Order: sequence, then structure tokens, then C-alpha cells
Amino acid sequence: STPEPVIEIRQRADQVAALLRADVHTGLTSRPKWLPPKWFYDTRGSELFDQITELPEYYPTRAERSVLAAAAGVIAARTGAHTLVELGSGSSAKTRLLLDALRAEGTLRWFVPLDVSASALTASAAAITADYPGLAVHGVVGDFTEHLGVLPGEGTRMVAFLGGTIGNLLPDERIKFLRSVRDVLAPGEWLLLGTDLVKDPGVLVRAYDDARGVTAEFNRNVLRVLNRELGATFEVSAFQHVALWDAEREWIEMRLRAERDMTVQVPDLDLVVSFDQGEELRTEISAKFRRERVAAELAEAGFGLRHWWTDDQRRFGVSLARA
Ligand code: AVJ
Repeated sequence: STPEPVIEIRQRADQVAALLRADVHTGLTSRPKWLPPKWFYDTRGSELFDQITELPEYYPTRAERSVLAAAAGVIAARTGAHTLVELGSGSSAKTRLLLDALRAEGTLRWFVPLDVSASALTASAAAITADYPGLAVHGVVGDFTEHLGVLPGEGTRMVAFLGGTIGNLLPDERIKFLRSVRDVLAPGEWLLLGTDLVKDPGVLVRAYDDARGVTAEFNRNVLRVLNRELGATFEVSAFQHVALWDAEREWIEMRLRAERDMTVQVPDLDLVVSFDQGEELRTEISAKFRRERVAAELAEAGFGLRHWWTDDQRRFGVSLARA
């Protein structure tokens, strides 16, 4: 019989709540105002993100999947990984391509998904356990920038960080994060990293400002999270979705623009925040990469880039790096 998946809690709900309060206080009292993108992902936000991945304009998910479908066999043969660790695993959809290849290679023994969402983790751990008999599934509830700690598993480990989520970190946060991954790996273990690539700005902006307005809803959802979790009084529909390409820093920025002067109460923080008409709140950066930058940042963190793949249209890059 299949064993139950283990779920290890490295971050409890009350700790998440304290981090939300601290982030919102810092961000809404800064100039310009900002909020970290991790707070998009409540149940509704995760559903909206899943819808985004199916939009015609949002190519990264499909492009990365096509790379993984083509490269999974080589990844499995080259790494011979016994443990697959997936950071920010969400619903673990693309993970199955890697699990299948490692199973075919005959090395797969452990799967360790790490996600901030206990509900997403529990659901995906149960589904993977059911579909991969004999696989030990050990989920970790935590933040990948804080709770890598000691990674469970055995044998050679491969840490997968897919979807281009590394692009949501600022350059100094990225290097700190990559070093923390390097620190939990032994020499000879592996990092598989997905990065969206620099391309025509029109294509990029459309991917973050789709015709159906799903991304706009996803963006505004962060205000609903603040209303629910902190008793805030944001009038969600009075904020306009903005997506722009910063050509110098090579990242997409999402913002919410106040359509008129507004005062917002945040009772749980004893805070009153005012917005001028047209004022913008930054909610996400999504950096786009070139191969040279990926290689340089990996090297700075102590990794060697051993393989680089892209889809046939060179929209998305996947790197296999050795610690
Ligand atoms: C899942 C974080 C990689 O930055 O493209 C999608 C999130 N934001 N549309 C991204 C997102 C707006 C996505 N990541």
C-alpha cells in the first residue's frame, strides 16, 4: 500500500500573518509604495494564476513545458537524481515530466515539494503519492527564501525552481537566494532553474496585460487579500492595472494606479494610507534574462552552468547547474 505523504510545517499560519503585516506596513509607508508579489497567492489568486497560464498571451508556462518535455530525459540521465526538491511547487504540473524521466532512469526515490500554501501542497503531495507508487513524498510548508533549512531526501538531490519565479526577486535578493540554495546542496548536486528571456517588449507587455483582463484581476486581488486579512478598506475597482517594460533593468513591472484621490484604512496596522490620483503602487517585478546573465549569477552563487535549453522560439530558458 502507498504510504501517506509527510507534510512538514516550517512556517505556521500565525507566522505568515505576522510577515504579511510587516510587509504591508513597510510597503505602504514607502515612496513609491509597493507590495511583495508573494501576497497575490491566496486561493483566488492561485486560481487566477492558473487561468493566466492558459491565456494565449501568457507564453512562459507553455514554453517551459516544451523545454522540459524535450530535455527531461537528458536531465535525468545527467543528474541521476534520487531526490527531486521543487521550490514554489504550486500544483506540481510540470514536475511530472521530471518525475517520469527520473523514474524511467530508475533513480527516483524522494519528492520534496516546498510551498507557502499548505492547501496547495497537501493536494499536490496526495496526487503525486497516488500516481507514483513507492515514491516517498515529503512536503515542506515554508518560504523558499527563508526555509530551505536542511533538505529532506537521500542520495543525489536536484532542486527545481521553475516557472521563472526567480524573476520576481530583485537582483540582490536573487543572488542571496541562489547562494542559500548552493549552501544546502553538497558539491555535485544540482539546480534546475527556469528563466523567462528578454524578447520583443510588445510580446512581454501583452503577456502581463491580457485582453481578457485576467492578469488585471490577479493584480487587483492583492488588495482583496489586504482587505480580508488586515481589515483594509481598499476600493478594489478604483485601481487600474498597469504593466510596463523597464528596458534598462530588463524587467516587467506590474502596478496598481489609483484612479482618484483616496484614503485607505488599515485597522490591523493602525495605519491610514492616502493615494493621490494617478499614484501607482508597485506589486511585482518579473525580470527577463539573457543566457549570459543567468550564467553569471549562477557562477556568483557557486554553481556551474552545465546545460542550457530554450524552446524553439527562444522565449524561455532552462538551466541545469551543478553545485
Ligand atoms: C509565476 C511568478 C513567474 O512573473 O510571470 C503572471 C507571475 N504575474 N502574470 C510571472 C505572474 C503576472 C509569474 N510567476
